[in-house]
Amino acid sequence: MNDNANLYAALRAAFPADLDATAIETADGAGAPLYYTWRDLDRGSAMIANLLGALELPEGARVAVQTDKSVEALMLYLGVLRAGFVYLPLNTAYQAGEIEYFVGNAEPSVVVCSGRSFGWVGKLCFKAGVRHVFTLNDDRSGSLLERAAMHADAQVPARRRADDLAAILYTSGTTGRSKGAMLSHGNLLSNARVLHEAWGWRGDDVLIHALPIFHVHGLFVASHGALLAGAKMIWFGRFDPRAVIAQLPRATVFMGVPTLYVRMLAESALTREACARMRLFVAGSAPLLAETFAAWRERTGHTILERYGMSETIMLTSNPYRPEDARRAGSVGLPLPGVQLRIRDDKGVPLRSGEIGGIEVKGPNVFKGYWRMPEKTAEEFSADLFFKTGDVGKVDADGYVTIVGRSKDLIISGGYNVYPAEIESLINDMPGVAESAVVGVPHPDFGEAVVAVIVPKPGAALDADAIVAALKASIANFKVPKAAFVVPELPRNTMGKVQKNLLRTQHERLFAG
Ligand code: MLC
Ligand code: AMP
Repeated sequence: MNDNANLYAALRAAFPADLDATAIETADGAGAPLYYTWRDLDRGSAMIANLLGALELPEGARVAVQTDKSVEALMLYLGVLRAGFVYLPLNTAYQAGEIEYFVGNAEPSVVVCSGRSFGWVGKLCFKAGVRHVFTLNDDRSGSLLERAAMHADAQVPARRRADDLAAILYTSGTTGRSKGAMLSHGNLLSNARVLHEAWGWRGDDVLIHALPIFHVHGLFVASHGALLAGAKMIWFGRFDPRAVIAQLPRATVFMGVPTLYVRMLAESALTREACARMRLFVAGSAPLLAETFAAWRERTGHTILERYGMSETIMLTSNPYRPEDARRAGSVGLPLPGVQLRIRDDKGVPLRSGEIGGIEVKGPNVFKGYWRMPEKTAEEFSADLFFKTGDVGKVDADGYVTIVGRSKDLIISGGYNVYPAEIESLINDMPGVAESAVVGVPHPDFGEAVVAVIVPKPGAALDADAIVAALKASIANFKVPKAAFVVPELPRNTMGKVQKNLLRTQHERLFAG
């Protein structure tokens, strides 16, 4: 089985010899912690893999999952890998319209949702022809585990090639509709191995895992990091700054989006003493402000290591692990080993160091393309097969990469991506709306906040609050504008294009202070 490129086989091979050691300890709420051993992870994921195997699913079947975070949800991910199917995680904030799109586009054979949402998720899934819908709750209940319990707790990982699909991650599209980034077992494993080396992972590390597990950061970077090191995780179902700080003295590694760091800095319990055992704080998914970087160093004595990546590529660059003082505020560091990174202008001309242009990348971590969107995939790759990230940046003479902006019209709020076109089209479809523009403005907690500017049709009276309320009822909460304005017209340039930069400037102090 040595030539089996199934990611689970590699993760399993990294489990410590003592399978009865604790792999994951939960740290949520008022209840006592739960302790999961490495054997528990192996057996639990085997039972789920065996259940999936018994369903006679077609080759390459997708298993779509929208559940609250739990250790069993991680076992489900591992079970899908083991069984050789394709894991498709979905943000728990998505509502019916969003889920309907993903199910229609990905055509999963299996959907797992929480018992709470089974009514509406089940209905739309069965209507779309999904054969199996299971439930999984964060208290170890639900039909998935009931059914899995009837299966054997040993399983040989399905034989997969490095190039075989392991996961599809939906990332919002510029035209409003999401695209599914197809990641292979080889993409995931090569990146996990590179990060293992780059960040000095060790078996005696203890990772505080406080991120959601439906995106690259929490699911791949954090979980794979710990699993591949045979290192223990302290597992939070949801991020709570005080509870996380209370666990820091027992931990060595923490990963978060910048909002998590900002929220922890607001707590007086965050001190040097609390961080005495920590060896690594990693930030990414959104720009880390230089002031957060400096405040963290001042308060804890630790320098945050910022890295850069995306759903299509997993991790691309990282500040150095050693020496700590080589980590630079405002830079996402150097390309990781195996990653080629270049900057080109919009005509494809390569730029010199220090010049600003589009960031393009190539490497074993770069995805296979967008699910059932060959034209879109072709558009995003250059003739020599570099992926155009849509991020704008520069590379210094010493190789450090700085992201200065985005060519894609994207807002990143608290580490979640929001594409203005999606929100604009929903607003534009509302009665009495002539047009709208959605922009991101600075926000002290979320980094950027979504703001909508709306123009009524002649004679129509619009209520901005009512529009926000209507959006709240239909889309994920993090996409809902934190402020909305009704205006007689949008600023346009001589070409008739909406000048979003003017709107951003006009509202840039909306959430200041
Ligand atoms: C929640 N809200 C948000 C939001 N999260 N609004 C904007 N942006 C967000 N990210 C809404 C809530 O629904 C609520 O609305 C209000 O804002 C306040 O919520 P909260 O209680 O403060 O939010 P909380 O539940 O604490 O969540 C905040 C958070 C969470 C920062 C912990 O957003 C989070 O876990 N973010 C991490 C995202 C992540 O993992 N990204 C990685 C992507 S991978 P209301 O109206 O209900 O009051 C990637 C690649 C890479 O990008 O490089 O890693
Ligand atoms: P996603 O599509 O959710 O995977 O988000 C990926 C995007 O997040 C990237 O294309 C960047 O725009 C952004 N991103 C990730 N890490 C960083 C970082 N450290 N600094 C700035 N932007 C980042």
